[in-house]
Amino acid sequence: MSKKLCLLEKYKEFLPVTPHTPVITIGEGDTPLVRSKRLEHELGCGELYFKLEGCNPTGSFKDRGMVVAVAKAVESKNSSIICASTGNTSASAAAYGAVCGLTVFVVVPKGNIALGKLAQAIVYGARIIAIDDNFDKALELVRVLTQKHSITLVNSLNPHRIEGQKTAAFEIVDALGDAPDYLFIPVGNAGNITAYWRGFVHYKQGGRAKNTPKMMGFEAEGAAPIVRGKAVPNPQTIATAIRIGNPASWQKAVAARDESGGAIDSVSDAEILNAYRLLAVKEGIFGEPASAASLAGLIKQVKNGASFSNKKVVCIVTGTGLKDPDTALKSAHELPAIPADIENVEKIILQS
Ligand code: AN7
Repeated sequence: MSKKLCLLEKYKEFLPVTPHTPVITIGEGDTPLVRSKRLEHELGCGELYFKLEGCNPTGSFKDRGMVVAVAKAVESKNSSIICASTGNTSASAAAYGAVCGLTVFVVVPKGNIALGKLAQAIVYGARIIAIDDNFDKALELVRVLTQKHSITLVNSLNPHRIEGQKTAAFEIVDALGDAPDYLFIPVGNAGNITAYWRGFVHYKQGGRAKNTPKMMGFEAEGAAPIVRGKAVPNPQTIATAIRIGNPASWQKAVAARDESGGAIDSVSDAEILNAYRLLAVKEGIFGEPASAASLAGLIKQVKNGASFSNKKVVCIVTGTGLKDPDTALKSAHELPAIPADIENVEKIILQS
């Protein structure tokens, strides 16, 4: 039986991998692309798919880029890494740093990181630095610190992160036989939309795809600098993962939008929460709030009159909903316990 190749092996011709790059893996990539069961019909799409990036080992797409960035840091004999994060990058850096025995520093905005993500950084053994400010300030700090000290920056300013993340585009083409017509994706620091676009372009250049998709990026309305055309000093959204006011890959995201003939728009917190709920109750997919921005964007487009009939559409579900139990439970009613007998339980079943 042939051994299943890990991400660094499978796509090495497209990655900055040399004979000296350590082949590390904790099972990243190769995530499911599932066909919609109900929303495809309700939204009038020709074909609708969800790419489940929450199935990565730390529960988000960040693992694809982190495995490359950390492997390259080890190859360069660096022993410590640092990132600013709204949560998922820190969880991923902490995990890959741990498996390589590195010292990991994560700088996070205090009070604005989902509980599960903080739990991950703690358990993986990262040094957590919580600041009394937002992600943009955290990123500014780590940029300066990594110029002063020999610590590797593993935010998506590190080009190896983008290189690794583009493998998700390869997987979509490998699964569908060509690029889809449209790719819907949440936008925060704008690294992922940049990475997907690069992946689709590289696959086309390499003869593995005939087409590239229109890139449809969605920011949260209260954190939408690209849509507004200016930095947002105090970004606000329930989707804390994309609570970012001055994205590092701003210009690259604009280029991806324009070169692909796509769009970057925003969705409100209410639209995000609606899509978050629909993903779960209609499709059985529990994504975190930020990752529902892609479906929220598709719903908004359809409401505004766009038609996707005869089109292949992919929505990226960037992270798992299990990371953010607070948001999940906010909409729940208090659950009173009842006496444990057949009559009481039966009464509830018969009432439903
Ligand atoms: C679930 O972890 O920025 O546009 O520090 O966690 O590439 O930033 C997370 C971003 C979408 C946005 N969905 O991607 C971080 C961080 C989820 C995310 C995004 C993030 P980018």
